[in-house]
Amino acid sequence: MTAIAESIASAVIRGDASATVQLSQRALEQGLSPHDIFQGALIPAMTTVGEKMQAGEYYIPEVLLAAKAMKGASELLKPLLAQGGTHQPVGRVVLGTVKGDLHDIGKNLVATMMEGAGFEVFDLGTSVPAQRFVLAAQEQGAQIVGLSALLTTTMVNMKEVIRCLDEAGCRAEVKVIVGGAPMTQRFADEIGADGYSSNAAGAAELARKLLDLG
Ligand code: B12
Repeated sequence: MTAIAESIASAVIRGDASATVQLSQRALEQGLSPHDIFQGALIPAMTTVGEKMQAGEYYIPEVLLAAKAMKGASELLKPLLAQGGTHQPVGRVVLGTVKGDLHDIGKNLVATMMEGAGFEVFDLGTSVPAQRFVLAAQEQGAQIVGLSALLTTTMVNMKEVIRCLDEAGCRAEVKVIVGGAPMTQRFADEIGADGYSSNAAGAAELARKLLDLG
């Protein structure tokens, strides 16, 4: 990690939103790309926050502060990432966190990376009922439906979305991709998803691959 990336990561970890945004701005001025800042500082910082929560060192308030810092930097970087994409969208994506699950940091990163890769993203938010995914996919003529889940108890709701797409007769028109910390390729295969990625940059690559965009 470069010195500036380390400072950004440390600002996220201590939940200092204004320092996170200021340092991200400085990193851009120093020539780092928005992608470098996400991959080299912000995402590793949130991973550390997750580890600290798991170790009982951090509780929900600390995690929320870190999430807020991450969001501040995302708002600065997102428009710049999107500029790197083409003007004509390469495809349409309906994205959301499945019912019962309120985690959205990873999902928002996936949206940002997809937009950066040239997709038009319809973000349905968190705790999205299965039918809403189906309706949105039909209304928007989406080629990709992206599902996020961070709780082991909500992973099963991904299967429900696939079932509803089937029932509505539009399963063949969309590729379903899944992700989130508890997810595995094996689980994705079991529920009949078309693809899985463990990270946001990989999600965009996967979507391009599934649509034969190279
Ligand atoms: C931040 C956080 C919160 C925040 C969420 C804030 C927000 N706006 O999202 C708050 C404090 C609100 C929260 C609440 C809860 N949380 Co919480 N939380 C976390 C934490 C620490 C980090 C998650 C995160 O943002 N990671 C950083 C992002 C960048 O990573 P990510 O989400 O995995 O996303 C990446 C990939 O997975 C992938 N990806 C994600 N989505 C998608 C989608 C697609 C299509 C693709 C291809 C890829 C992809 O790309 C992303 C970027 O690279 C995790 C710990 C962890 N290690 O995951 C616990 C964790 C997920 N939470 C947990 C729990 C238990 C809860 C609560 C039930 C706590 C409580 N008692 O109230 C509630 C649940 C509320 C609810 N109904 O959802 C548990 C889940 C345990 C389990 N086995 O299910 C974890 C694992 C912590 C733990 N070890 O106990 N949480």
